[in-house]
Amino acid sequence: MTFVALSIAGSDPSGGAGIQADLKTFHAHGVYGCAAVTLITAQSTQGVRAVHVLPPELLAQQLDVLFADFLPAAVKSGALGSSPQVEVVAQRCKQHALRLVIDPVMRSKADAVLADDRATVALRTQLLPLAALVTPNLDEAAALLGRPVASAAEIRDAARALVDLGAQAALVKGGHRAGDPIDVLCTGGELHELHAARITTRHTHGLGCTLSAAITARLCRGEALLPACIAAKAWLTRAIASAPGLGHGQGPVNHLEPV
Ligand code: PXL
Repeated sequence: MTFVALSIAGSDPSGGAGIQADLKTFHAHGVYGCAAVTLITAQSTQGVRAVHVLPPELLAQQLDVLFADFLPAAVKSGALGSSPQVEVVAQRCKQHALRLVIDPVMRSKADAVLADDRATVALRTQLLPLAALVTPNLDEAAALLGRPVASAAEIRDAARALVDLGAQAALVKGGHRAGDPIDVLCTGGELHELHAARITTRHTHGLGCTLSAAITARLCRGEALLPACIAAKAWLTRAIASAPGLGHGQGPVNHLEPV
């Protein structure tokens, strides 16, 4: 049985984030990866030098040609650079009833803007209601909800609020807080805390992309959401520990870590 997942995301030529990270992560999980490109970055582990958002028509064409041929069992969206791009993805997800994991990427690790404010509004109003799961970090959750998301109580409230906005489930990632990274998953009306031990490292480029791709791959393979999130987080923690140590800046994790 071939499991097929699609990443709709930006290109990171250094291979740590974006479609490159997603495809490698799908592969590591035994899932055949497809990719439709939303934007092209020029970047390395040392930072983002340029971002070029592709025309929405070109994204639409990539999706329509693919979907006319075969459909993926799950889709992951990463950086969507403009509100028309968000609309294109929302329309196709609806049309084909696709299972969608949204990684609401807004900025790169080095703080380059990858999605403008209108794209964020479109994501909240048009794409979120179609999501099987949305996986924001604290800043992304705050931008989606229009309020601070920092304390443990605010993180729990944010996970519930994102579900109230229409997502079937929300995983709010607490890794940017001090201490061990605790994520909160809201699914089926319940909150679950996901724990891991913090690894002190500079190799944190593409963590969010890699985690959401691992969850998407597991959903594609038929796993239920909670065990998929738990296993993906444990795998990511091992992938950070075995990072290849590439580059002079914030390096990638080891996408080839055994699952
Ligand atoms: O990790 C966020 C992210 C997503 N997508 C692309 C990126 C980055 C961070 O650099 O470049 C294309």
